Amino acid sequence: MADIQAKSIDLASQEALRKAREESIKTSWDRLEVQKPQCGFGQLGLCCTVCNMGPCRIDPFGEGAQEGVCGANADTIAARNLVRKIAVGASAHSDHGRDVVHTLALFSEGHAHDYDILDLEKFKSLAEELGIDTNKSKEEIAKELAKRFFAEFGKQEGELLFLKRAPKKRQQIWKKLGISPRGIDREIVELLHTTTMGVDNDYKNLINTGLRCALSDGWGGSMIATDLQDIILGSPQPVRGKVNLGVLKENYVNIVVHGHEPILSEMAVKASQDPELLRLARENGAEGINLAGICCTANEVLMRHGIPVAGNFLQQELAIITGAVEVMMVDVQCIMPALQNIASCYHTKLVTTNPKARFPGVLHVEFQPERAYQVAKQIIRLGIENFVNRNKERVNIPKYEMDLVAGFTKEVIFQILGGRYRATYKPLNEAIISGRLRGLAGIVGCNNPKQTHDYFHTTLVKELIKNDILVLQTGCSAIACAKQGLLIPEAAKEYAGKGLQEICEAVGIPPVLHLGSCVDNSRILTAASCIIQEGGLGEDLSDIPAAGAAPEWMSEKAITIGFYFVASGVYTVFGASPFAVLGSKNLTNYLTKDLESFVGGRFEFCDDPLQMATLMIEHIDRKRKALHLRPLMYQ
Ligand code: BF8
Repeated sequence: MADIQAKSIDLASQEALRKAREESIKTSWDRLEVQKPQCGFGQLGLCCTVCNMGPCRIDPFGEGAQEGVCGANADTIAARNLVRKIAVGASAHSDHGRDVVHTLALFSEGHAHDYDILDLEKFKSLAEELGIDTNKSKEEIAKELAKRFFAEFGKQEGELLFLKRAPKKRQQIWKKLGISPRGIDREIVELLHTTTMGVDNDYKNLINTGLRCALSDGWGGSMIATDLQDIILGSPQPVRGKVNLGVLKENYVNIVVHGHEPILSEMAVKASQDPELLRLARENGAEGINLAGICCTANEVLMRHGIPVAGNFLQQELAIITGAVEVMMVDVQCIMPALQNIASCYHTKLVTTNPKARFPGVLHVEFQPERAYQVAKQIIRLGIENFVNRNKERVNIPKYEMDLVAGFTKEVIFQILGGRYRATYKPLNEAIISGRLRGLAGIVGCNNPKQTHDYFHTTLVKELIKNDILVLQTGCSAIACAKQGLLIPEAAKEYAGKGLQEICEAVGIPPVLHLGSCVDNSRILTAASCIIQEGGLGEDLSDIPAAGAAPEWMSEKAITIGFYFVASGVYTVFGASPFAVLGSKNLTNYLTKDLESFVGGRFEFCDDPLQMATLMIEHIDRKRKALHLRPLMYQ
């Protein structure tokens, strides 16, 4: 069983993997073995399928072909392959954002009765930020907001509205480089255009177009999604919750929400507490309804309601393998095609809900914001009715769960550090200036079966907090660290350096702050802007002693996030056989060296979590030195 320990450090996942083996169920780890050895050209970014004269490939040893049929060399091919991924990632986050705007628009017209404006304060302040008259009904304000945000997608000229949230100096850098995004859709389309055969052959120019597109996600689509979700569904507040497969309950109807768009999962939360459905569950022999989440939709309902998280990306199959899931309802993104097969080996009903994401032969109950609650009830009812089909002998829920605290946002950080009536980032800035805190790190992203599940996230984060670096997390990375007990205030005493410990104890926070789902990486951007605005840590985002990392990434969305971090001035380290760019020395140098001189941030590729931590700490120390900050208090 040593090989199972090499697959995941998470004991619950190990137990579920043993069950999978006993029951001859194949998971992503098994499918990876079958794929090995994976294509070497693909790994280096040197395979081109852009046109039908190919596929072409470049010989990385310099002996065979050095150009494709059209004449494209390694630099062009690798850069085109890479930036296409930026476009895809930006489209995923931004299309999610568009759907939230759509819900707001429906609400303003009186067609989405199940929703309301739940954070009136943020609603009004957003309207004021955009110069909208707030002496109107909330429907009228919502209508105007929706109109402005819809326009962000189709805008042809000018700049995205939220760029103004960045420090002045950062805005000037973007302007000077010509990478201030105009409209979200425009940037995605233009980037794709430049990568088609015979358009942009300059790898540097391709990357610059990619940076602009990525910014349209971070400061555009994702930021719109985050802000409007807070407004419609309520802004998160610190909340306790539980995490890992052990949150599934033996005698309950287990409904798992998986995907990304909380507009739907929010309704599932409400429906799971519906008296009529609870009665029906009891009539069917269950003690109640237990809702749990996987991936980012889990983070959304955790942040707002403390709904338990069953696991991160690589645990989606394992949740079904417990034999205890009646329904897994999915929407968009990060949903493995394999779920259909796995579900068919158990009684689990897989239910798709989004017209953009269907599986052949899988039950589709289409979600529409106009009848949101009704749809959520319909799906939960399916789960209740399916409870009788559960084979009790095949149920094995690993008894592992961990407490966590989530619900940190830019606004919450203001409040917890400064107090509700004197909300400020000052104490945070002063902690960094005085050397009690060394700096900040944003650790985000996915899992990848090519790496030991959760090991890279948790090893890196433990090392950073040990070195007095406050860690901000989102996505599956936050779930990984939560499972290891890093997201509870008590973790400070056990793992954090003395300076970070003092801060955590003074304000009662964990050393690792959970900021939400992957679109909520936009919260990191706005929090960083608040730090600059507070003063004392430079004039630009790139001045802050901070770094980012995606240690176990797999999704194109992670690449887009990496690019908008870098384009915002952040030093960003990627693990997991990075980006498939190493086949082009020029491109690799451009990303890991040259970019910093004009954009302020750059990439680093590293496959060892302790080495990653060292690189990030060194960068943070360089930034401290440049700002002439005081020596560290305790290191
Ligand atoms: O958007 S961290 S595996 S769930 S891509 Fe997907 Fe990666 Fe998880 Fe959320 Ni983000």
